[in-house]
Amino acid sequence: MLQSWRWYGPDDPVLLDHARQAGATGIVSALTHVPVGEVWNAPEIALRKSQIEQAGLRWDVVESVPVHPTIKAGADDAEKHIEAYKTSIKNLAANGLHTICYNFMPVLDWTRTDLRFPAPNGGLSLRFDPVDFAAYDIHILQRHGAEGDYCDDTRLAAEERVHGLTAADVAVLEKTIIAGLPGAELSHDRKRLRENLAMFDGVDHAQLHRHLVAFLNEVVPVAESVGSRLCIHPDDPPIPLFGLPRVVSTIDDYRALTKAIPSLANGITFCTGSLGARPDNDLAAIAGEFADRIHFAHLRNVKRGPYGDFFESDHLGGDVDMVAILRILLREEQRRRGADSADVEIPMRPDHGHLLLDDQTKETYPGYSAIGRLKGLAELRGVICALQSDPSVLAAE
Ligand code: DNO
Repeated sequence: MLQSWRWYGPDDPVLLDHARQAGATGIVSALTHVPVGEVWNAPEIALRKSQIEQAGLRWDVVESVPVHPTIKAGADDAEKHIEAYKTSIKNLAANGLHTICYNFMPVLDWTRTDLRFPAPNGGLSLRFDPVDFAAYDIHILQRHGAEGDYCDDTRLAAEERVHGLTAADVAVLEKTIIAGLPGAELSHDRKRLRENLAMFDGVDHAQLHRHLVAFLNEVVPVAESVGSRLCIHPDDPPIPLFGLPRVVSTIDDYRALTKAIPSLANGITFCTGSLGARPDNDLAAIAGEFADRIHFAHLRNVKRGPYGDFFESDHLGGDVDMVAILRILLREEQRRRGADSADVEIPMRPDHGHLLLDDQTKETYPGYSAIGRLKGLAELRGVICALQSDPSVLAAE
């Protein structure tokens, strides 16, 4: 597997040199300064690429080229943003960049409710609590109809929780949920969030799926024509939020998506942490069924709680059987080797890391600490080495 590391660009407090010291050879990066929906032009792509190469690394994966909200909402002016997307795919390919991650989550990209949750070993981790989320949605945002989107237990717990929040707690919770975590496409304030939610009025699961298929029908042939692979990131968390549907959360979603667009250029970013937040997701089954279209892997673990809550646990220490997943990915690489595929090695990155040691006093992007990710990558590398050194492990059913 290609061991890679997400780098947010020249403003990232974790430097390329740190990625190299952590043992990564590849970089995952994006032009986050380009407004969502606009073309990534070739000179800007070339500049980022040369910054990475000057540090002795290679830009392996583009994460993400964001999909403009009008495309997700199926709005009238989606077409011009789709055209821009096609041009970006071509410009990236012209610079040798062929693996492109994106997501199709409406309004919010990934989200959490707590960015400094103490993990059992004292490291600080990211956590999602549906009660906090409901407290925000029903009582602070006061979204019309929000009560109806939660079960009785969550609604009652949310009501109780909101009474215990100070104004400062509310401000922190709001910022955590809607201000945009790193890599998120849009940062919202309350007014903007309401406007964006309104764009999706009446868009249900089936409709959002149709918008995704319509988008892919346009861009997948372009990706194919330049030898590129798109890989959709699953919903994080993989549940509806703010009453909006999410269409990349379950094995059925993947089946519908790949049935509609069978091309392998309609690929997957296999994110163990996102999919693992749902107890009804069998990750080994998903990885096994769609192995040939996994073009990128995010490796992270979660420890699920009793009521839909979860926190990001050690990379090898949560509810996801990371060794089993790595075995599936390595076996898929072996299959590709035998089939003479162009993309034998699957790029992976340690997704997120705890705040450990000096990380806790430094300014870092939530989830993207230096030491926490270094530890995660080291652990994953250990598993990969062990599995690779034993051919019988890879061969076993
Ligand atoms: C979170 C990330 C996401 C991801 C995008 C992909 O850490 O996995 O921001 O990059 O959702 O489009």
